[in-house]
Amino acid sequence: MKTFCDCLNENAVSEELFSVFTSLKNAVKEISRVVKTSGTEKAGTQNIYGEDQLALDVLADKIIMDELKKNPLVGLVASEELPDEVKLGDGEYAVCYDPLDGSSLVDVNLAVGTIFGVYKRKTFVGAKGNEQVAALIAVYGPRTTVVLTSGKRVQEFVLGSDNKFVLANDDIKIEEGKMFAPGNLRAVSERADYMNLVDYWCKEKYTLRYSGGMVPDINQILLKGKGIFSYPGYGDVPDGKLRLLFECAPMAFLVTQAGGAASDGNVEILEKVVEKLDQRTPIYIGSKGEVERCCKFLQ
Ligand code: FDP
Repeated sequence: MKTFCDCLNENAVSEELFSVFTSLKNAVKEISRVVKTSGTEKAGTQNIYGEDQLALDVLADKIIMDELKKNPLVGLVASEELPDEVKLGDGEYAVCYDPLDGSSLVDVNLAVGTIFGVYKRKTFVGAKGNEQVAALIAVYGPRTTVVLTSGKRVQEFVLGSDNKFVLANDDIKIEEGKMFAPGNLRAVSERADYMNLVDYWCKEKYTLRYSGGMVPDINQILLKGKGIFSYPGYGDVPDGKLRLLFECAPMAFLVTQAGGAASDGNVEILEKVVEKLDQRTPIYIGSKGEVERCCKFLQ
């Protein structure tokens, strides 16, 4: 069985990027442990978006930050839980992350995840997603899995009982297929175009697979090799809720590398410039044909 390290070597990942991946992998193993063993209580604090933080959100954030601080190749980090990017040193790599995405699902024991985007930059402001040199997501469900790319291929690894990641899927590809994960369905109350799109999916007998967590929902599209995840905006929040830097760009990098697509309805997610760290964007992501359909239906 091939390990995480075997595959990075096979993909000719540079020694430096290998080291960054190792830091991410170590953090994921520790978060996996605490997700399974810690309580689900609130931390009593709010993040910059005014959302209540769980003790686990804070802990996951600290685990990642501590791990990245140990790596001199990482010069810059930005966390969805922190107000600003943090300069760590002169290392050429910049890592942005959402430490525990979907944390409203922790108390009911649904799957949650971590999202990482890796760049070579001195600030995240001005970055485009297509500058990423790597992206990685971790899913903490009944199993802990990681899906990553360094721009060569998209691979999945599973954490075994010996606390080692082994290869589970060697070359993930997204094709076409009738599966939908319609986020922010509240938008149909004001948007006839989104209503029409959802109506199309239902009438065409698409399979509904929606967990409420962006990481497991998109992980599913990657592993089933088909489908669409949508999260539009409406009314007072035209850009929706999901963050370009921390969530949408890394997901778009993974899905695009797997042969899928990601758009905000007009512009490819990977072409969007990060103007501020907490920038949000609507997103339609998954099979190419499905993303095209979303762009046609939605004005
Ligand atoms: P959560 O608020 O539980 O952290 O970005 C966060 C996210 O979850 C995504 O994982 C998920 O897809 C989305 O929000 C769900 O949004 P709604 O609150 O609109 O259902």
